[in-house]
Amino acid sequence: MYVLHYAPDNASLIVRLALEELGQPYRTELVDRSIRAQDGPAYRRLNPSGLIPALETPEGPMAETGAILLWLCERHGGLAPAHGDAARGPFLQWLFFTSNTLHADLRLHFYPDRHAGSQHAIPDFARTTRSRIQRHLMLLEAMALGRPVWFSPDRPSALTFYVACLLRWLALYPEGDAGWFDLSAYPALHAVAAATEALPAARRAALAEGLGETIFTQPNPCCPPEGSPT
Ligand SMILES: N[C@@H](CCC(=O)N[C@@H](CS)C(=O)NCC(=O)O)C(=O)O
Repeated sequence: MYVLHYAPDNASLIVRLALEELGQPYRTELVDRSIRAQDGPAYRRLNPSGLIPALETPEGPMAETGAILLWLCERHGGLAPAHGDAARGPFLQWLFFTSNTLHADLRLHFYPDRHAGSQHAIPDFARTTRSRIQRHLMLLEAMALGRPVWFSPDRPSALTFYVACLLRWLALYPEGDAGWFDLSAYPALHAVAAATEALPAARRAALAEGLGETIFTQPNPCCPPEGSPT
């Protein structure tokens, strides 16, 4: 059985959604962010970078959300175009864009104090990060308007789960500085978010992590049964 090392409303949610949709049994282990358990030696043995999530698999531990998703898709044959399918190239392109460009910029947006260089530089840093994120979202929106089979409201994929979670976090974090983000400016992404939050897999994940209703289109701060998101 898989073991998902998670914190509520963290990137582990994306992996939880994929496991739920694939129908794979797993159990969870809380990474207690309130004591920075992600920095402890036990967690660092699973993921040397100290970031959440990590997934224990029968073949050993794995980290990096995009890599875990791809590995699960290949192992269980779902949520992504298979090898040999012409759609696999564009799917991989947008999966990597989401992981190494959009998600990476979200980390700069959530933790400007770690990256701006000085307290004084934070406002400018935050402004340029926000405008880069808006440009990334416009590119995703243009892709989504074409309704490729691997990114449409009609069926879930590893990428719809990934993007839906990033949209949720843009609406919520950093606390007190999320008002600039307006999902209605991206109708095709909104449609994917609405379809995704209605899935039974998403309802189960929302219950497990205390995410409430409309978790992607109109999210509320989580109220988890254990742990904390930050
Ligand atoms: N590149 C990583 C990013 C994961 C990530 O940003 N995790 C956040 C939680 S959503 C985290 O561990 N934050 C704790 C920290 O930065 O100290 C991935 O794709 O898994």
